[in-house]
This record gives sequence, C-alpha cells and structure tokens, in this order.
Amino acid sequence: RTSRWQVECRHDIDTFTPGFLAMYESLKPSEEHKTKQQQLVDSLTKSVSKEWPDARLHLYGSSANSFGTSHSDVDVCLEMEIGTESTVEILLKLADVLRTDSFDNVEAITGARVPIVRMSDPESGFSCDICINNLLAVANTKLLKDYAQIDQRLLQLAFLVKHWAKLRGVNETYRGTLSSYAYVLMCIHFLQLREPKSLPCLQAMEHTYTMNVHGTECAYFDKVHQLQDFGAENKESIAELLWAFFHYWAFHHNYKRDVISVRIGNTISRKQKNWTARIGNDRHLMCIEDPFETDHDLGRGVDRQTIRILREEFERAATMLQYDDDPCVTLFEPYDYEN
Ligand code: 3AT
Ligand code: MG
Repeated sequence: RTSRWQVECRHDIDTFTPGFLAMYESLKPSEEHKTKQQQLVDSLTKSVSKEWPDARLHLYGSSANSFGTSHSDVDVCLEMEIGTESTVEILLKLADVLRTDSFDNVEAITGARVPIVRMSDPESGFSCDICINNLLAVANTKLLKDYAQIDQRLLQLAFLVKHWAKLRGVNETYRGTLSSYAYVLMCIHFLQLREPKSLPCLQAMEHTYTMNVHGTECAYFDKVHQLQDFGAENKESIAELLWAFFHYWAFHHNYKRDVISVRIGNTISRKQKNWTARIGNDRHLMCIEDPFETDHDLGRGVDRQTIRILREEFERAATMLQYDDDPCVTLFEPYDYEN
C-alpha cells in the first residue's frame, strides 16, 4: 500500500533527473583530488612515525566513507597506545611535530567534544583534522561506506542533500543545525523505508563484521557485494527520491513522537528510548540515533529556533521540487543571511 505522501509527486518530476545527475557528477571528487589526498596521508604518516613508530593512521569521515566532495576536509584518526600521557598532551606534542615538518596553520583544539589538531597541507591546501583513538568514528565511517556500495542512489541523494544543506546554511552544528554525518544517516533511514526498499538494515542481518570499541559493540553484515541487486525492485529516479526525501522530513516524519534509527531500519518512539525529558542540553527536538553509540542523539544541538528553521527549509525544498520550473537551480539558492 502506498501512502498519500508517496503518490502526490508531480508527473513531470523526471524531467529534472538529468540535471540532478549532472550536478552529482560535478560534486564528486576528481582523481587528482584523490591523489593529492593520498600524498597528504603519506607525508603525515612519515611525520607521525618519527615520534610514534607504532601509531596507525586511519582516514575517517567523508574522505573515507565515499560521501566526500571536492570541498570536504580530510579527517584522520591516529590509533596508538597511550601510557601515562593524556590525549591532550599527545595532541600538543603532535602539533609541535607538524609545525617542525612545515605544515601550515597548525592548531590544537583541545576543548572540543573530540579534541583535535587542525592544520592545512601546504602542497594541496587541504584542511585536515587529526584526532586520537576515536575508533567509533572509524567504525561508523566503514558502515556508511558499506551502505554506499549497495545502491548508487544513496550516494546521489546524499551528495545533493549535503550540497543543499551547505548552501542553505543548515549544516552547522555550532549553530544548532545538523552535521554531514546526520544528513547521511537521514538519507539511509529514508531509503530503508521506501517500498520496495532501496536499502536493507545491515545491523539487523547476520554479523559478519564485529569491532568492539571501549565496550561498544559495532557489528553488522558487511558482505555488501552480495547485496548489489537489493534495491533493483525499486525503480524511483533520483528526482523522485529527492522530492520524497524533503517531503518526508517536511510533512511525514513525526518529530514529537519518533526517533530515527538506522540500526533497526525504522523509527522507534522517544518514549521507548527514554528521550522524553530534557536532560542537560539534550532537548531531543529532532531525534537521530547514532547507529553504534545508541544513547547519542545526533540532533542534540537542535533547539527551538533551529528546529523551526530546519523544518521550514525541508518544506521550502519540497515545495520547490513540487512546483518550481527550475528546481535544479532554485533548490540550491544560497541562503541570504542579510535578509
Ligand atoms: P564533510 O564532507 O566534511 O562535510 P563528513 O562526512 O566528513 O562531511 P563531518 O565532518 O560532520 O562529516 O564528520 C566527520 C566524521 O566524524 C563523520 C563521522 O564518522 C564522525 N562524526 C561526526 N559527527 C559525529 C557524531 N556526532 N557522532 C559520532 N561520529 C560523528
Ligand atoms: Mg569532514
């Protein structure tokens, strides 16, 4: 049974598919970009191994989860045994090492939820964030990458959504909107709910991959090459999906009642998760469960004002896709902060 919101789409929506696909192609990082990124990783490895010969370097975030554009930064995690030193002491030492090796704008940001060293690479100009032993991020990077290999429409949808969010000013966690990571999870959740489904729920399948990170079990089915045809029954085009995505977040999702969960491939009630009362700064106005750290709400930074902004933006996008003559342009019009 198709519900009301699935059948309202304009009949000429598919005339926009070529435009959206061209846009997706233009956002994908070039081969040159990937080569430069690898060179940065190589020179970083060299610098780090002088001081910490046993450290392992992992790429995470969009440079490794396949959702990166040519504008994405490079996120690196160093895995190392820590003796009596604190993470902050190691980061300060790392900052010194990188300065000596002539990386630019090296800065230790130690007050953040995840402390990092930020710097830029003089060769490529890329900005790079380095954290220590944040292996949950390494695990969720692999999960996203594996989902991306099942149905190519996930990558297309997520690139367009991330691009839209950046231009519309709703991809800024420090301002109370959502991270890129949250948007990708929203896309996965949405595709898990299509009928027929475009994506499965990997964590609900046989666990062929397991990693234990400080007591948190990260486990799911990762033999995704076996799932190449999973989404074949679903024939929706990228234009239809993009419309339905914004329509879902504008009119269908029940913000007051539900938490989205990629882990179970559906929504769960806030009650069931005990995310009803405001605890500290967690207001739970838009609930997005982290697939592994299940008590972590990725919408925790959303407040009364930004939930309104987000929902207005979802509505605006759905309306443009429904009625506008040229949604490939109007959807991505940069938000004007002056007015
Ligand atoms: P950009 O292309 O850089 O915008 P990204 O995928 O690198 O997108 P972020 O910069 O938001 O995304 O985050 C980098 C990675 O850090 C992505 C994810 O593996 C991890 N991460 C980000 N936010 C959280 C979070 N709140 N909880 C757990 N992991 C997170
Ligand atoms: Mg990033």
